[in-house]
Amino acid sequence: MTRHTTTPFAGQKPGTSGLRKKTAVFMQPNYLENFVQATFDAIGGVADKVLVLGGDGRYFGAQAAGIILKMAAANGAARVIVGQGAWLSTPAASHLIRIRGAAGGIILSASHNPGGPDEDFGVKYNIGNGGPAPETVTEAIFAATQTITEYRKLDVPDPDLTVLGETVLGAMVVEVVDPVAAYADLMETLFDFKALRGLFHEGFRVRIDSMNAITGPYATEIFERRLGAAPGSVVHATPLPDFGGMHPDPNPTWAHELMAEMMGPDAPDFGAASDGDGDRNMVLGRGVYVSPSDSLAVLAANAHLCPGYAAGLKGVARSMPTSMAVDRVAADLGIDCYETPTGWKFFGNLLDAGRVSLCGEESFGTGSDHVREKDGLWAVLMWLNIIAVRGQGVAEIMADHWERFGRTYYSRHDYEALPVDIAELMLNQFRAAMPTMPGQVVEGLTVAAVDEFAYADPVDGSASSGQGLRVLFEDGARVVLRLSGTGTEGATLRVYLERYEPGPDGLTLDPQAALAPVIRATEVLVGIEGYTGREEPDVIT
Ligand code: VG1
Ligand code: CO
Repeated sequence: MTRHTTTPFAGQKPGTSGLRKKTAVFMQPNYLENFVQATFDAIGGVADKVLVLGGDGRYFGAQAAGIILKMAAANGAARVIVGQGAWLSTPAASHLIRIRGAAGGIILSASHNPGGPDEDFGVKYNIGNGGPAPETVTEAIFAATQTITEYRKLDVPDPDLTVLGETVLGAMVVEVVDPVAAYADLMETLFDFKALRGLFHEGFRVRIDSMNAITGPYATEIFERRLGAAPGSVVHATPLPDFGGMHPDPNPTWAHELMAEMMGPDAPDFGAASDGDGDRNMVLGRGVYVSPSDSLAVLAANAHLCPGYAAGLKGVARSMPTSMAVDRVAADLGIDCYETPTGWKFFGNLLDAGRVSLCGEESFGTGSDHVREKDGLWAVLMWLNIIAVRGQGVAEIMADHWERFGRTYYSRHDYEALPVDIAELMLNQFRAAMPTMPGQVVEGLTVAAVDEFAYADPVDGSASSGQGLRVLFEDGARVVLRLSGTGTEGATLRVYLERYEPGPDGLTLDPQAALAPVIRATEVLVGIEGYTGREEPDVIT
């Protein structure tokens, strides 16, 4: 029997990046099946289609892949291309969808959220351009989850995903591919691997922390095998189902081992960390932390030094809460800079239309038109290519960048696992008070404007509202407030803070000190401590 009766589950609404829940929620009978069948139904079925499937190696991923393959076969799919062991990084999955002309793909990951039986799991559908499904599609998927009555799944043993090559499952071909090869080949077309080999040959030292997640095999192949970095340059290089207990979120808090190494006496020349599914990156120099917003600006300003971008950039895009550092680079280059809501799905149309070549988010995500996802190792290679051409280290490149463009001090403060009703009450009260704020002087800063960000996609006109509350101050400082759409426990408040310093003085302050007046003004305007009882954020990036 391939038809199975089911009833809807509440709350199968994809967030910023797919559906994320506690693993145990996903492992309930029919839960994954319902969401996958709803996805298939929402995209007009998968009959005769080619799909890509893979994930970040977390607990339940291989088992989920077996279920999805049997469902794809029962739904009439022609072929599913799946990474060996059900492994694919998010950017590698995006690339495979594109080069194989697949109708779409399913990525099994909760990205930067921890993994394991007591942690998080996730499922995300990507469309034929290789990018995350846009809101029209995720809304159709959610609608389908609410009315589902049956799903289709073959009652056969799970296919073997450990052996490369083709097998059949019912009438469908299961093609198990090397998860790394095509992606590594793509990187060779974008960057000067000869120059990078030269850099490592001269003794350049890196530490790439894969956080026991999916980038391990990719980073080992690219940096140690193809580029000749010293063996052991990639650490935590084996993907583990629970990430060895690590929280694979590449920021100073969670990648603290790497931070300590890079700030220590024997720091290598360059350090980087990746997240669970490989689309995020944190970049560090010896004794230097690069804020993601600055990283985007530096990559934009120097992209022409890399072979894949030698012709220059068509335009750039950043998510709204990302700092305006890249806007100044775009103005200097005379190219357009777009401002989108949070989440990579909003970049897809701009990339497809050829309006932008480079995109980024403050949450350690940078990427380009080579795929339709953000791409952590791509960003690392781009940094290294720039370092090789300029013959300068990270600290010198940053100092030079700030001298030229001024410095946008930036920080994000996260308050995690807040009671949902309290977080909503706080933001509703703030929203209600917004009209009274312009003109107020708070902690020495004058409020110039307050609004709630809405976006009209310039390519297809689709509208997205309620994308973040923002306060602009007269000196150009800014604060943005929004609730996370990727968490699985309560509400996470994100407070994004920035202030511009044109220089030449004041370019080397500690960001928290530079932002102190903005932080104080935010507390006065929002009252975070009063509502939540929290004296300080859980995570500062
Ligand atoms: C977060 C980040 C956002 C990112 C998203 C997915 O979303 O803020 O910039 O695109 O995660 O990244 P939210 O809604 O929690 O703020 V990933 O690497 O988790 O796919
Ligand atoms: Co990710």
